[in-house]
Amino acid sequence: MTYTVGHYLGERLAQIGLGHHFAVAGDYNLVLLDQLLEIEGLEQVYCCNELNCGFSAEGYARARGAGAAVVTFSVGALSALNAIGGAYAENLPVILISGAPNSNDHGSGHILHHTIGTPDYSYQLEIAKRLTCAAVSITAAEDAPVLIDHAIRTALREKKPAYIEIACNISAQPCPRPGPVGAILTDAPSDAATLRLAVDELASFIAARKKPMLLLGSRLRAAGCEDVAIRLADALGCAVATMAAAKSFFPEDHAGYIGTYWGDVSSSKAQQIYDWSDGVLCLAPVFNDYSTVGWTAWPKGDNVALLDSRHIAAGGKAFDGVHLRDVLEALIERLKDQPKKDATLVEYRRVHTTPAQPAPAAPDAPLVRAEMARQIQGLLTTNASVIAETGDSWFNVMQMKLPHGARVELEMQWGHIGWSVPATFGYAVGAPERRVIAMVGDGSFQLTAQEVAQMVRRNLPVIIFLINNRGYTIEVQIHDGPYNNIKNWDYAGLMNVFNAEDGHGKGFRATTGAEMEKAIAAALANTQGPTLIECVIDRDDCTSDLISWGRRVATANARPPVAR
Ligand code: DPX
Ligand code: MG
Repeated sequence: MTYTVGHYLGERLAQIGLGHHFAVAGDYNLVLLDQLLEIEGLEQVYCCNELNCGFSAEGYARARGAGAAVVTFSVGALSALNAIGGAYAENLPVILISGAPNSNDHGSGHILHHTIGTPDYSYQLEIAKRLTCAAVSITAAEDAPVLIDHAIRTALREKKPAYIEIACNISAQPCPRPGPVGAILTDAPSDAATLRLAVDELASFIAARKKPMLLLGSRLRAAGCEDVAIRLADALGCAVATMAAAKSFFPEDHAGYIGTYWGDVSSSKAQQIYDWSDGVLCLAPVFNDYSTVGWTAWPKGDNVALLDSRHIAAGGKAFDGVHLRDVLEALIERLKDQPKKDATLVEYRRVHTTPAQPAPAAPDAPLVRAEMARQIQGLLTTNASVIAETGDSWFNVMQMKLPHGARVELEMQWGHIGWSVPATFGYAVGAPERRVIAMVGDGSFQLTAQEVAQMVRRNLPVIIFLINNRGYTIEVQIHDGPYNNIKNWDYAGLMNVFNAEDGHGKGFRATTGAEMEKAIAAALANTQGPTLIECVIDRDDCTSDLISWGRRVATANARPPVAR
């Protein structure tokens, strides 16, 4: 059998640990898809459209460290690029692979279908360059190994998406076989001298403070530092808070964990401890308008040290080219024989009171948000992963208590409503051993609903809580108008449509606590397909955190232009 460009690409994807790639067929990628089908251990998984295909690969990357989506030129790729922007924002190495015009057509003056009707096809590559860390176009088989390796290596190092387009007549051309995967997995080491100075600076930052604490941000996973952050917390003995987008990136049953720090909408007493602390070590944070609650809670100044994946800023000094993992390992070593700096944790224990567990609602009372959240909390086992959509689902999940091992996935930087449905699909394909639970609002669901059909197709026992509050409630709280009302659907009824003649999906509508409980029991019994539980609640029944946060974000949005 001839070894081809497509084989090379597929083998590299398998080598970096992918067991699947997501695809939508089109004439520019059909031959490539044939080649990929021939790679052992790399399964092809189909999506309903390319936006969903990109988000499925993004969800898969959350479960497996990386993902890949294969689409056709322009009509497919331009939709997928939205999800690629999301992968960039969320620090996930998703490889977008697009079929492209025949190599003989490039520069020929020919006008081709699926293009904008001009003979220059470079626009897609140009757009991709802005949304990825590496974008390559393969129009000759000889160039394929170096270009493919460059794109994949850069994506894995940077934890950002990459783009590879392959001319449709090149994917089945002969190609050499790839060497060992180490060539694309190894990274440049930290600079030793900078590392020593950075750790010196951090050690003196800590030594000069009586009440330090740790604040963990959403880039912690991309930096590969979740485990070492636990050891740093142990070495310091101080209070540890997570930022909202980093929910579940630190074990919530850890003795030092004090909850979410999110300005005014923090977990109980976390803001008080943050304000009281005299030195906050921020690990891999992202400070944007959402995470700083409309710029009202933005950690900065002399008492803040910023530790990013390759950059440290503390004590008025900046250090580049050091891996966060190396910095933290060395810092832990320095702190080893020193007394614990546990003042923030001692103070937290002094002021903290354990909130009463919410009592179950009367079984036949109309379903309310609090009862819905209480029941979902009950499903959070150590192997649960909750994919929570933009909307009040963020605030609902933030209040949940996670047992050891439970994970939460959020898309707080990109915030594309509808992300959660395909991301849940991709995540469930990547992590079949986990109990995958989606929480998605009615408005969000309408963007990407059809991907539930792929969960049916692959018999994935995902549980989807669809929160039907008849509209864009988060937008209602920020700025209301008729545009926040949406057409109602028979969401539970959709499952019959998706099942058609061979599916095992189930759909339920819950208007009371008792109905929701019954639906959950049926969902847990359904091992052959997804279960969608439509939770019907009032339009204004949302968390108070959403209201407080929404007001602050709206104020930031409404700042008048500065006079010139
Ligand atoms: C919009 C948002 O129903 O959730 O809990 O009712 O708010 P809630 P829903 O899913 O509604 C979501 C809605 C319309 N955001 O409240 S958050 C603007 C928006 C976005 N992404 C895209 N388009 C519009 N975030 C792709
Ligand atoms: Mg809604």
